[in-house]
Amino acid sequence: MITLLDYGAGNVRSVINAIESLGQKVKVVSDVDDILSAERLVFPGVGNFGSMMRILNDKNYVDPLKDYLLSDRPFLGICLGLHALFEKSDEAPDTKGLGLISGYVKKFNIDRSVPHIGWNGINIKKVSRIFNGLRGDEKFYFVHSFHVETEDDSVVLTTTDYGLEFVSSIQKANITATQFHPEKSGDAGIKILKNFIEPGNGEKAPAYVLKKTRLAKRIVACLDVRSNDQGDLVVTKGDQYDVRENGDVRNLGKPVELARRYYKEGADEIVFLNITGFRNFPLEDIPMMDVLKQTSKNVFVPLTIGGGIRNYTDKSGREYTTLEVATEYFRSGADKISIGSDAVLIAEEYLRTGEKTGNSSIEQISKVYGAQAVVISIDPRRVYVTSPDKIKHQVIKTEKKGPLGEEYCWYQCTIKGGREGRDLDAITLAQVCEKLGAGEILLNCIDKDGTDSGYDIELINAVKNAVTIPVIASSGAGCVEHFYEVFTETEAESALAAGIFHRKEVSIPEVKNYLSDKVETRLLKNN
Ligand code: 1PR
Repeated sequence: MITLLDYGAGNVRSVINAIESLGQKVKVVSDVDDILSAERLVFPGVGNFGSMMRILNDKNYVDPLKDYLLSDRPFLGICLGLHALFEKSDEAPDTKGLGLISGYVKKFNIDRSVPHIGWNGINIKKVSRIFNGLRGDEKFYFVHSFHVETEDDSVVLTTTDYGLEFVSSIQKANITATQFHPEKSGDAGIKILKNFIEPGNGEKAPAYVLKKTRLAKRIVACLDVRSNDQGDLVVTKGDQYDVRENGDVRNLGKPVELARRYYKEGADEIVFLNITGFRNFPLEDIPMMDVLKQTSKNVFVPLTIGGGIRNYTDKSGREYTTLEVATEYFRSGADKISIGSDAVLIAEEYLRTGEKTGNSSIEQISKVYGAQAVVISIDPRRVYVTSPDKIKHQVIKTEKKGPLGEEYCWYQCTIKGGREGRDLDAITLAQVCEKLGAGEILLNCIDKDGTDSGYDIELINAVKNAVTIPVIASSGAGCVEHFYEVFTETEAESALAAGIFHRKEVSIPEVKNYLSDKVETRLLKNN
């Protein structure tokens, strides 16, 4: 029996699913006695250091947790569960941590996108049973803006390089804790969980000792999901956002099955977009929640879900905050949520008033779950202009001239799945959302969507150069070369595709094999 400390923030479902996939039962802590009587304790912290410690204090969990950690029973901390062990954190400077490991949690201060999101390697500094069965060159999934720092070298199990060399896991007697997420790291991560769960079997040094680790460019599979006219939830795909063919919604497969296939094939991340979510209230969309629950049972890479994330008042007048909607998605197995239409409205309001209200969906979710959990999905469309003069938007000079030979364009934001154009450009939207606490941009392009003609490199460069958070390039992938192009001609951290994967024109292994000697990716043999 594994005991899991859930203090009520973030996606503990994926940790439970990963442990259960190993044939173990999980008991979720519901009171102090559960901590004191635990035999093996996992603490998968997610979100904000300050709110985590406040909840642990409010629930009177701090002392029992310290007692447990000082006993000889095994403990595995994940992400914030690692940070909690330290004295304090830049994320909440006035809050005390558990203080069992000497040192602090620092905000990344580097010349790279922060949060550090994606698959990176580990330099193993000590032999540990936790790595049995690994080669040592596998990559693991990280998502964090803060890292731990200690002067006690004896506790450092691994380090990872990202702008600097930081401690990516520690081990001190019975205590092991990782910055990366084993439960989201495919087979390699599941092996670590297995080693933690199964006692004994000695310690073996991995074969590889890496000199420097590198963050992989991510290949993301996207599933646009909606009900077809018969009421079945299907994966569909549009051409420039038009998902109907001869009047019917295109049906490219079942969401759970497709997600599973992409996981097996080596997708680094899976995105579900509930493309009609803006019409309905997501919490009433039981089949969509079910898709997430089913998928997260055996898909151990990050899952993002978008569609309809906003404040909502139901027919009876009950108000739901965006946080409640997001929380339900996290509880169903999502690791990140993506906000489309609402982000545009929030940015417009911010630009009108110049004030952060603290109440927008971006701010609320970012505050509780951390910036890395908030992805902004942008659906822009090109608007050509003859000159940048008198245009109040951020305009770029384009190599791809307009129909009348225009040499300039701006990218108009849209809402409601491209149905409504707004008086806001995509670059400004991205900048405002970053200011409000978003952690990543999913950059679609209506002109390119479903065309197989390659990514809009100019759009991606314009947005990427305007923000410091990671960008997922999306729309237009038609062949393996397009992935190479987007990774070499832009600084985008990830490339997303939908149509070519669904129609089996190009597979994820083909993309990764093509990129293998050209661009850093997560190896297929990792999986
Ligand atoms: O506005 O918060 O309710 O979220 C709705 C979400 O649904 C948004 O993220 C929006 O992008 C998405 N969406 C709405 N309508 C459509 C549609 O297609 N009619 N899909 C839609 C957007 C775009 C991509 C697509 C890539 C790659 N899909 O995600 O997967 O363009 O496609 P390709 O590789 O085939 O070119 P809200």
